[in-house]
Amino acid sequence: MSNYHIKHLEEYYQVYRKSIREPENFWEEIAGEHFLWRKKWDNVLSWDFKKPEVKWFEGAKLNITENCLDRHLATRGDKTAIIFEPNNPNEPAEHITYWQLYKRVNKFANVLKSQGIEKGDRVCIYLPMIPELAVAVLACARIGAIHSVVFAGFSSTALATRINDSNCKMVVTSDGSYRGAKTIDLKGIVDEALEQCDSVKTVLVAKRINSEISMKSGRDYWLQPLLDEASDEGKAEVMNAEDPLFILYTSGSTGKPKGMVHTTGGYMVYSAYTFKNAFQYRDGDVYWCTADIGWITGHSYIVYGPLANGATTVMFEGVPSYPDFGRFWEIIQKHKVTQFYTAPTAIRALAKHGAELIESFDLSSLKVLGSVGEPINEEAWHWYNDNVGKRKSPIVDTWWQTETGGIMITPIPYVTPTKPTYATLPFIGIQPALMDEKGEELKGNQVEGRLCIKFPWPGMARTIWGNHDRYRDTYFSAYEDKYFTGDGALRDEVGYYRITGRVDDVIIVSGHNLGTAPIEDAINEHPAVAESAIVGFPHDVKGNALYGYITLKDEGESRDQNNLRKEINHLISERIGPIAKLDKIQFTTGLPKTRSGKIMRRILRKIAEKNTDSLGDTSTLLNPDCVQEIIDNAL
Ligand code: 6R9
Repeated sequence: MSNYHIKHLEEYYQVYRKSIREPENFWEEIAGEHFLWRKKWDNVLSWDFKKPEVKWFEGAKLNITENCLDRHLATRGDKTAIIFEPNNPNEPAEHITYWQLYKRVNKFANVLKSQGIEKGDRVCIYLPMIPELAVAVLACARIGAIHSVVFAGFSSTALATRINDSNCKMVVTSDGSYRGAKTIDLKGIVDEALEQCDSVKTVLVAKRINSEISMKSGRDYWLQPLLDEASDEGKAEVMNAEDPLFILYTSGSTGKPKGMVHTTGGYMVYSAYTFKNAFQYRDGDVYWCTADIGWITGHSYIVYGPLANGATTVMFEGVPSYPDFGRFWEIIQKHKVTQFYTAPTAIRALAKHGAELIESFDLSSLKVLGSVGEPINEEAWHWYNDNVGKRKSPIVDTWWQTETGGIMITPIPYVTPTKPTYATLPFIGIQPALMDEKGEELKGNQVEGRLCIKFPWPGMARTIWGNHDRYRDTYFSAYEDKYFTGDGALRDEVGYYRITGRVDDVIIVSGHNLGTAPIEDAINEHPAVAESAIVGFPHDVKGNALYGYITLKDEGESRDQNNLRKEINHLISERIGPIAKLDKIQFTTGLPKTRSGKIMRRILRKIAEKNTDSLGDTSTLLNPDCVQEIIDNAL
């Protein structure tokens, strides 16, 4: 019998040791005993971090939706799979059973097929958090099409870049979306994006806000009439374990977004096994992750992980602040949520509006609290623990990435003693390493360095879509035979890990990864801008906010600065999305540069943090004089 469900600390250590000593035996047992395969593997694992190439369960055949849907029908067909909680609290929640979800997925899958989508085709899904989003994802998986979900807060340019990068044949969207008191014209954004995308032949449009939109004949189709006509039965495509399941874009420190490719078998096993343990999910629990399915957290821990375990998962369309900051607590009370998984940025925003709002709600159903997306600061950790968990629900601070597919370092609730701001111990099967500046692994405890992973795990991304060299260069070239995460971390005296943050030019704003380069590219498009540099600075709600240093061309000097600021932020919104807007914009006559011409962001970061005492030696710069000017005019 495998250890699918870890129940106490001794068991964790024992299973962890087994997973490290005999990884293949370990994962073979987990995969063999808890999942449905059409054919089992010929080989559990083959890997080479130099190429890099990783294959799990090679030769196996399966369909992930048979694991998420079909196999539950006999035992829990009438159990709620998804609870849909709409943006408007007065609109009734929808409870979708496993049977209903199965039928809806089959219908959608049949529509995809009738529209010419075949195994291996890419389908871009640009939808708000409505049931159609989960259904569309599963429908793609059902027929072996590769889904590429793009977060519906991205701009038309960002959407177009992602559609073109993977040559999507179809876009699934809606007439619009609700976001608190606002509506967003999603279809309009898609139309704009598609002016730049030749690969898209079909657009399926779900009706959500009943707005007037234009439909391009021969390309755009309303979804519902097609679904109404489609059969609710259908066989799942038989996939190879290493066939791509989805592409999900994540920001790099430079260049265009990286389309991380996840494959079928390993991702399924890893997302499901981590879900079960990191949240201690038990039958009857109601689990709620507040992320959007447009991010990896939503893929693994709203859709695939929960459904593969036959769980009930809540999908929330709205925002924490609408109609007021009590909304989350109201939802927890209403659906008797047992596991609640959110981000530090949301916790800080909620804390700002006071714990009093919580008092009028009954949160006694809660058993586990989760945090993900960025380091959780001590204050937020305690606020969450005291006010939401009432000091009796352990907080799982789960560290992981789009690239890792699932949770990598986390406490297991009721198993691992927690410690504020610490993600604590590696998950089963995960072998972290901390590296020093010389590229040597730091052994022992009480060390701090760059976080790498030494051995493959089933959920890891296999490549970057269309650019395997970039995959190798980004993740496998910094340290020999190791996956480099881009994060720094420390290991304390008992071996607990604390993630200290990114060590590259990725800035995490409200839990969203933003690369500095694409933002600077957007700013530099402004005709008055000569050059720009973006850094992060601490923000009490967002974690980090963006500070832009911008030098203007001569003709820009005479322009009104506040107008320029507005125009620049508008440009960023258009090119990337509102999440990338700058909180502070300082115009300067120069940016500090090294002799080789590299902008010294380290100095700019310190100035933005108002930490100018430790700037270090600036005399070796190409243009040391500009530093004082920047300090004098800092915002
Ligand atoms: C799942 C997700 C990945 C980056 C990662 C790290 C940061 C995520 C964290 C955390 C500290 C945690 N991060 N969880 N930092 N503690 N519990 O967020 O994926 O959007 O790809 O971001 O987020 O810096 O490298 P993704």
